[in-house]
Amino acid sequence: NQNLPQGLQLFDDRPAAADIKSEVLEGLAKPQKTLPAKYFYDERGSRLFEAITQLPEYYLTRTEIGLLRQYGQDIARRVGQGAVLMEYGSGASVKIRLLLEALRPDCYVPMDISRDFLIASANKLLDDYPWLSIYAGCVDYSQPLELPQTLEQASNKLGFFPGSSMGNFTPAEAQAFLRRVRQTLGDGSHFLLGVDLDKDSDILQAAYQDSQGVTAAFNKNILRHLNRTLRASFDESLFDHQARVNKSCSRVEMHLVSRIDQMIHIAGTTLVLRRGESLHTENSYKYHTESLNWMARQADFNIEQVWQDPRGYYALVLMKA
Ligand code: AVI
Repeated sequence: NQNLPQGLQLFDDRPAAADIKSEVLEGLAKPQKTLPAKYFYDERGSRLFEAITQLPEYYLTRTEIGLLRQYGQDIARRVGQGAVLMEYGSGASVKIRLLLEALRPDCYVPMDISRDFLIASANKLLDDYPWLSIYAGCVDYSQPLELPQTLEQASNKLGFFPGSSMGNFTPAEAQAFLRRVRQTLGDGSHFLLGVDLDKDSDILQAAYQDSQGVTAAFNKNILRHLNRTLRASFDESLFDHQARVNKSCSRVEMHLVSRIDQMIHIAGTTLVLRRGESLHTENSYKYHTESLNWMARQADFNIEQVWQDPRGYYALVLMKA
């Protein structure tokens, strides 16, 4: 905890560095070739994602912020005083500010894999909320967590996982994640989850294949990232971005479709792609109230309240442990 400003403490679970080479090669060896979606997010990718959240077609972020504005006080009333607010994922956004203002928690625990990002965003929050105490966790929240004792013992925790981020997990991963969250939070705590709801295919299609091509640039950015980190030879102009609504799986898939027959060098091997063949880069699952109910129960949560926008596009789900 060297050189941290007053009000900020840090715990570091020392998340293991990913073995990017084997992860990528494993996905490329499958009949439907895949790339791990987490490699969208280098610096440029994170900026492009920010731009996506502002797009007219990408209703998710805007709708969630609207729900937090509208129901923040209601959430705070249900959770009560003296809460420890634990956010799974980054915490620099307007969303956490809305929740901090409504809830005024005893402690805010942002959890993220990037230590530098955690410290930078915690510093900004402390500037704006001098009353706040932050205990930041450098962790990979897709893995089991080890909390410091003071946090572990806190009886009134509120877990927060916004942004439809759970939608990028497979159903099995989502289920396992919920179980771990339940264990971390302990009896009597709450969990606030932001999920995108299943809806008309055209709306989903447009949200993931926008008219300005920002999502296309975001999708293709994974190729640039791999060119840099794995000395790959992808030429992004030889790929088309495609969003596919897969109704039977309740998900939107993102693909990069090869425009020609081509050979790519990557991490010392050669990859052959046929014209029209795709690299499947991301799944974004869309939920139904029934599936949410079922998943919550499997993880030993009870759904206390579901808030939706008037169009029924998006939901904030408050679960009680
Ligand atoms: C981060 N995640 C919730 C976004 C989503 O909607 O699945 C990522 C994204 N992919 C394309 N557009 C946005």
